[in-house]
Amino acid sequence: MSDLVTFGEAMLRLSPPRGRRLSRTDRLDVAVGGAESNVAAAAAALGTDTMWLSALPRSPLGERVVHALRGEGVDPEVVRTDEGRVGTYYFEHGSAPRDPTVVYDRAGTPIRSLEPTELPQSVVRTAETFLASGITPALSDQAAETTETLLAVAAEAGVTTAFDVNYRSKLWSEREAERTLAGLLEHVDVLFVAERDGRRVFGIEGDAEDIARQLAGAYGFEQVVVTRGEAGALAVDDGAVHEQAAFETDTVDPVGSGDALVGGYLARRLAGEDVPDALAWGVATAALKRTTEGDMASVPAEAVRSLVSSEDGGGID
Ligand code: KDG
Repeated sequence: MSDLVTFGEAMLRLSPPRGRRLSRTDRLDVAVGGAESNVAAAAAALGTDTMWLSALPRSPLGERVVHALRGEGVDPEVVRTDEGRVGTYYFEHGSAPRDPTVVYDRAGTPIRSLEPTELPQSVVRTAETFLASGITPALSDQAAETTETLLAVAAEAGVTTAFDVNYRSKLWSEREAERTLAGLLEHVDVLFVAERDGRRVFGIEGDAEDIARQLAGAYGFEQVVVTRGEAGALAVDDGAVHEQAAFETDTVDPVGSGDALVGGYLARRLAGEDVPDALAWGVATAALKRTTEGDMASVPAEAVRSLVSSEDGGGID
């Protein structure tokens, strides 16, 4: 039994050295990334007992992904298939760190055809928290169905269900996302949504608090956490609003910082801390993730604690 169970696809991330274009490079560095496995890694680094559920082909590349997760302290529970391939994504650092180029090459991956009965649902039922994200249902109708079934299984068993909207415009349209997510969100207790996704996917005008309140009202979430990038994050918890300003850090690689926020937040909630504490830890974990290369945040608890308690609210000496 793991305290946190996440479900989703991880891919190999292939990137040219900094300053080189994908179209010109003769070298690619290999790393592993995937929103839900990034969340698992961030939470595991903060001491949470964490499992990642997924499907991968039985191949050396599949093993590469599994080893990466184990190395982050996550327990990978992976359905091995004879068919299909490991997804990849190509990542070119932009000239500005916030403007990277992402090229997905993830057709034919086994999670697309994975049925809920192929997964060990008992690990979902016995978790404290189960997390999925809007990337998985964007991959195929079957992946959307499996995600919804797992959320429903968790909710029926009294497990706290968490969901990160994680809209990816390269995978589906805003309208498709809104339609598909509406069914899934009925099973969700805690929602994470980027402020920009609140506007473009759910069509909500207004600020972060409006987004949180309207979504909480529409779906009955216990908490909604709206992530605001450089403006930090805001949570509405049972009607009460909590805000956390961002901690200032240098950005080396922004990919995965939203997942780090989710991992930090869930780790603290699972440790019994309140929403303002979890929000501060989530935002600080995201800030420290940005200072390191790669999608996964291996940010130790000591570093997060020290940033959260730094008097100036975040500068790193
Ligand atoms: O949030 C970061 C993820 O987007 C990245 O790790 C890759 O899972 C990924 C995706 O589908 O974009």
